[in-house]
Amino acid sequence: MKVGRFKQWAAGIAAMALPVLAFAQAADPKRWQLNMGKGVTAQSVNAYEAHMLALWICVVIGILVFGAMAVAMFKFRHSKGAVPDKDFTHSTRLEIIWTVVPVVLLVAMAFPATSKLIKMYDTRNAEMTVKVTGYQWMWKYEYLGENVAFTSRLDRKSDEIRQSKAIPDAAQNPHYLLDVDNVLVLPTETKIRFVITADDVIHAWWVPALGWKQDAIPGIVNEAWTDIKEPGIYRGQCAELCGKDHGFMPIVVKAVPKAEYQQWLASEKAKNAPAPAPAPAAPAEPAAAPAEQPQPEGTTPNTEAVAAVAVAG
Ligand SMILES: [Cu+2]
Repeated sequence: MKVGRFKQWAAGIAAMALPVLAFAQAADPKRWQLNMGKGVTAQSVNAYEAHMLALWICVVIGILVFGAMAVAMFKFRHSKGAVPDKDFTHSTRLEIIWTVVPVVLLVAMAFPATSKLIKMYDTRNAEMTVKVTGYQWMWKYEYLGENVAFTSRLDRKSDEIRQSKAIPDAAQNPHYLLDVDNVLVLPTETKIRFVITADDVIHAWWVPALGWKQDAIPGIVNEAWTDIKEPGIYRGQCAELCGKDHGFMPIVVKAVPKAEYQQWLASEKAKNAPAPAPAPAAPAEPAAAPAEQPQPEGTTPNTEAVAAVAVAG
């Protein structure tokens, strides 16, 4: 019995300690992950650091408050002969302390958080821009100025499993509902600006490893930026309930080194380039020009202009 009670306590304490022990994890969220991920961009690391600062401040406050309660309850209990102080009204010194300390803590957290937030919204000096448009239920990506654009929707495999109503096997399909047909290829070590909008209802573009999510709203263009440090595949999802297939419009970002990105971009451009014009045929014999007809005075002899209008029409 006593061993059982001890095990219960140990399990309880371990469960409480887990959020503190769970340090930054891999780029993409994992099953049963408790702490937020550190991500792969400067912004995501900023967000992680602001979060950890707040978390540790909360941990210290929690230990102090619950520790004081525990001391009060165990040391000054009735069975030990403690007598309540019925004349106690207030202590000016204590009131000053518990007003000033939280204010100092809030300011200490607000300063780094605000400066990081301002950086997050500074999309200046971006080296390239990708326009993201949300649709029910897929994403469209346009590499502005590059003549490269495509849509990205749930991959066929996930869709088949979904339609079959079979229970998906996580081991066999680790990226069930998190794969797409066309991934968004981006260069690493590049400041990339996103302009994000939607064509029907509100969606939200969210890749946790990049450290932010941004609403995609019809008629409004929102901005965001990223600078991915590590090559890799980062997955995300629509983060705004947008209709019946909201859960089936994942996002896959493939970050590759700059040179590889340039190769990919060139191959995409080649796909989109208009078919080369056929080789010019041998010039045909010019038709015999009709004999000049004398034009009556005042009429328009400009047959070229008439022909041009006819072609244009
Ligand atoms: Cu959506």
